[in-house]
Amino acid sequence: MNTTIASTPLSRLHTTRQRARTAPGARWRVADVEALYTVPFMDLLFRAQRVHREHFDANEVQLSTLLSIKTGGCSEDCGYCPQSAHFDTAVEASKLMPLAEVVQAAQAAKAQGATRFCMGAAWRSPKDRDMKLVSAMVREVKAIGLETCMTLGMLDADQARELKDAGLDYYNHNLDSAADFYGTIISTRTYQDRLDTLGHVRSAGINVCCGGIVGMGETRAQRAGLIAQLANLDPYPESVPVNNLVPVAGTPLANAEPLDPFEFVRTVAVARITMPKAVVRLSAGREQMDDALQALCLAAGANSIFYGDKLLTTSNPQAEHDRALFERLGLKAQRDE
Ligand code: SAM
Ligand code: DTB
Ligand code: SF4
Repeated sequence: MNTTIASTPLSRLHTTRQRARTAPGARWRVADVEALYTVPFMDLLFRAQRVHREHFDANEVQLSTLLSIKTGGCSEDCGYCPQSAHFDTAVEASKLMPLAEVVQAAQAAKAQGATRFCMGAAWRSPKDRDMKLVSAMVREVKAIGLETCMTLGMLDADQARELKDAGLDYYNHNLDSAADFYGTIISTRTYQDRLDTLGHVRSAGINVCCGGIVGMGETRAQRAGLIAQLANLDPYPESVPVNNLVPVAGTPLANAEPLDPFEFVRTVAVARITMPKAVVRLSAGREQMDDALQALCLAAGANSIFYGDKLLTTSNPQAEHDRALFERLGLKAQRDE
């Protein structure tokens, strides 16, 4: 190992943590994660890159395409979300999308080069009467040759098993923030509700996609709290979306103070270091970043993006722009396994 780097606080942290993590039941303490945030930026990036390269091809990025299969009119009051019925936003509510439209969108995503198709519904939780149709969506999208992901809100154990039986590969359900900040953002479901859903998804044998949002006015300690919570899930999620708040007019967070971009990059790096084998997803907020900042996030260990012109209701960089960025950076899209 490089001796200069070895003498920095960074490597001391590395050693302490490695020791702590090999002990049975070892956990990331919030203070340790917060300490990572204070490491000099270049050292932090170096450390994140090293961890990244131990487990992945650093020039390869996974591409997922999102589709909102049921938009708006949601009963929950998540303060960041344009789809909540509690806030007056420009989003119009719609019913659950017919199967044929979903299949068509998935075919288009596959043709553009996506390997995973993520279907999102603005629900507190799916109704039992919806399960047949969403299960059919999973089956048909898989038949096209795409990995499947769904985010439908809270699930009970039976619903998770039903989705597993349909062949669902990933379920996205975010913790969104640290437990001690959560209550300032959402009142209609608890942190424990979210952990329970994650437990059902894990027990059903579906891969867990779970992350959060930064830039909602939380402190650095609370960002560290979110990462520690995710890293301490046993096992930690296979996929970790890091969303930068997209401020939407009409939501309570419309005028939130933007996060320092380097703090966002640090968050990506800290996620990479604490969850070495997870796919870290550079998620919402790319449209508001320039290419250089996105490149920095990828250099900090992010290795997946949402690909396609739209997230759920807000815009995302054009696929063509992403392809050009990949070309400029010599990045390749992950191919089917
Ligand atoms: N209704 C389901 C739920 O909440 O679990 C699924 C859809 S919900 C829109 C999925 C995730 O999108 C949220 O957990 C949140 O992390 C993210 N999200 C929503 N609005 C956002 C915004 N304005 N900026 C950044 N991320 C956002
Ligand atoms: C996630 O963590 N981010 C995606 C996906 N999971 C479902 C959603 C981002 C939504 C951004 C706001 C919108 O487009 O409505
Ligand atoms: Fe509903 Fe999900 Fe938006 Fe919360 S984040 S308001 S649950 S769609």
